Amino acid sequence: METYRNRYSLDVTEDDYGKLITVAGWVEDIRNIGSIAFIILRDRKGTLQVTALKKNEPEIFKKIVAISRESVISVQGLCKKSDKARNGYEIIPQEFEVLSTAETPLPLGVVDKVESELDTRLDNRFIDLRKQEIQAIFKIRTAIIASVHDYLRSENFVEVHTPNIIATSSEGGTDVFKLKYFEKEAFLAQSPQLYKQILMATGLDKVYEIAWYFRAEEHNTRRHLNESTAVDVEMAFIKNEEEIMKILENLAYNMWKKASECKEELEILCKEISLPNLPFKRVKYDDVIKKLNDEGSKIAWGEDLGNEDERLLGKIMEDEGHTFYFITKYPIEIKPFYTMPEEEKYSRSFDLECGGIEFASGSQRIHNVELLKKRIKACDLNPKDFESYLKGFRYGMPPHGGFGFGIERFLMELLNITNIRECILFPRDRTRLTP
Ligand code: AMO
Repeated sequence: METYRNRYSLDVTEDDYGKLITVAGWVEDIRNIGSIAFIILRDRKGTLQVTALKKNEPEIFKKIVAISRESVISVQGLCKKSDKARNGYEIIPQEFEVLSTAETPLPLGVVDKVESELDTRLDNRFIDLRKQEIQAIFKIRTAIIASVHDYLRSENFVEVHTPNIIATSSEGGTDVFKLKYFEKEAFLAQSPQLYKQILMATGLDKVYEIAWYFRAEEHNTRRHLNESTAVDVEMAFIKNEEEIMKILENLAYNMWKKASECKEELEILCKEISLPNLPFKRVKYDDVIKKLNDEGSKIAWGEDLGNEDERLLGKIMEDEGHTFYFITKYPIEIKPFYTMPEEEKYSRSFDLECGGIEFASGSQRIHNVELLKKRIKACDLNPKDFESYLKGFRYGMPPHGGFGFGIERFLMELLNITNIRECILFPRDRTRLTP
């Protein structure tokens, strides 16, 4: 055989009929009915049938019936039109090579009818990912990230990559992974927050990053990961947070639209995606509290929304005809130190929610260094720990703001996936560190 593969299953056309072609992939199934053996071979695009007749090719037949499911093989053979076979053709093998033999039994089935536990699937993620419907999630993920680059670049944002090993916790909280950095103590970045803000002092007025968030949150929920990804955006010379919200809603719309164009994958997942209307509804935090209290929630002014309240609000907003909505003007006390206050007790902040799940949050930031130090102290943090960040504010820092947009949270909502672990290849949660 000159090559292991010159055709994918679904790329074979009538022009290939009667010709020798080479295909390769995983053995999804084998059937031996005595005189004939069938292999269902799976590749990246789909499946095809290999048909071996015992009397014509006894040696190949012997090898084929001995092979285990999920082994990797390459087959060269005649591509023959066949109305009975899937795709309308079959391969009659002339050469056959086993590239890798799969051990038995398999730790996880690929086409089995029985549903496996999520943990078993994640323990064997490389096999789980052989399933078309799991691959479809990640193909859609690729498409929506492509639309992030397309949209933000069309708006003149510059893509950046900021450090993940940092000296100060980026969100000010305690949920931070510590590590030894030679003689010093360091942290894994909870987000690119501090660096994307420092970049606003450089003249790169609009930046974005496809970022990793590392968060040592103890809770093990269906919507939290300890390592997740996000689209982080920061832009300078803004007058208020509304300018940022416009970018965010257009971004979310473009991502949603791009996903709706992934017809093949959506068909595999049996999902339909309808486009939301722009602009998204804006609801002030005060009104949110009132709406929730009216529906029986005990939430008090000044508290952050818990899961239950978020879910209830999702329902209320859905009834009012809004799948996507912004919650704006949060109390300053429940927002991070870098958030711009407004009047006495509010802030220029927002969260973007969809169906009861928050998938982005952002704000205008404080750009005055004295006010920033005051807020750092008010949040029980020490300005000394933020010296290199604060330095970026001392020599000319324009007004600015931005947001962080959780990619896995967005995928969950987009595809109606109940557990966030399904939306990242190799999830890290409170108990999972492998694979
Ligand atoms: P925040 O902490 O709200 O804001 O995070 C922004 C978005 O990131 C996602 N996210 C997570 N997804 C999964 N698991 C987690 N543990 C997790 N934590 C966060 C959510 C969330 O809405 N620096 C600010 C953003 C900014 O103001 O620019 C920040 O990190 O979708």
